[in-house]
Amino acid sequence: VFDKNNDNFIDREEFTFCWNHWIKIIVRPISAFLIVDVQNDFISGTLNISNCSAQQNGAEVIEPINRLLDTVNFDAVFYSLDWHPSDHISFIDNLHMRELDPSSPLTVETANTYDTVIFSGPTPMKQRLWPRHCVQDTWGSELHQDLKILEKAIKVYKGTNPEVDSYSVFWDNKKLTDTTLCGQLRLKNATDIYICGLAYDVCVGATAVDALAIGYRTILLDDCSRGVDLLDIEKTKTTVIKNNGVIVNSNHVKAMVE
Ligand code: VGL
Ligand code: ZN
Repeated sequence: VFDKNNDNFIDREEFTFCWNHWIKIIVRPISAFLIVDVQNDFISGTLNISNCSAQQNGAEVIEPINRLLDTVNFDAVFYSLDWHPSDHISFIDNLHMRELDPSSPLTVETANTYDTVIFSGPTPMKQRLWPRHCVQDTWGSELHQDLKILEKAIKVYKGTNPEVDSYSVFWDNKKLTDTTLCGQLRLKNATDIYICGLAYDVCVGATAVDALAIGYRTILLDDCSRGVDLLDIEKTKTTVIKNNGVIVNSNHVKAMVE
């Protein structure tokens, strides 16, 4: 039950009973809506996904997402933001700042945007190179102005460590540190997580895979997501379904939440 006196506390509504030697607990589902990286740079800025191979229009996610925010009473709403420092490891123009591993197939001279290199370190690290994007406190990292922002929502910032990229909204790519999302979902006793946004085959996909690994009932919203590469979008869908996730269009969500 939602406690009006404390925004952060939701008492778990549950029903316990015995069946043979087993104790069974039925809980009321608690829903979280996670809107991933609907930021200017991915829509019309430096990492405009319409310039990528799938040639999708990121702005198309805004209308169905706003409709969900208006019509569905989620228990919690989160907006994630890709939030990089200027010297971030994923920016191709920062490639000269760090050392590549001898096993890297590409060098500073031969690597192009969207290629993957291997940085040196105790454990050599694969990294895809992106155009400079979503730099902290710039126009490119702002949420799109047409996206509806709910008062009660929580913003989650990721990719803030210059040395490691972060596709999932739960953890960075090396799983060194978690974001505030992990704790907030636990605090709210969330059981179900509805995920959508940009980019389908990068941050949305990685977030869904982590949500499933933690054990959340995970629902990917197909019509509220746009991606970089068609083949990778298909791979994302296959992986989510293989891990017992669900992929639906947003018109089904209201009936699932209420
Ligand atoms: C993303 C590429 C680089 C995303 C973030 O939000 O999907 N993609 N950084
Ligand atoms: Zn990024």
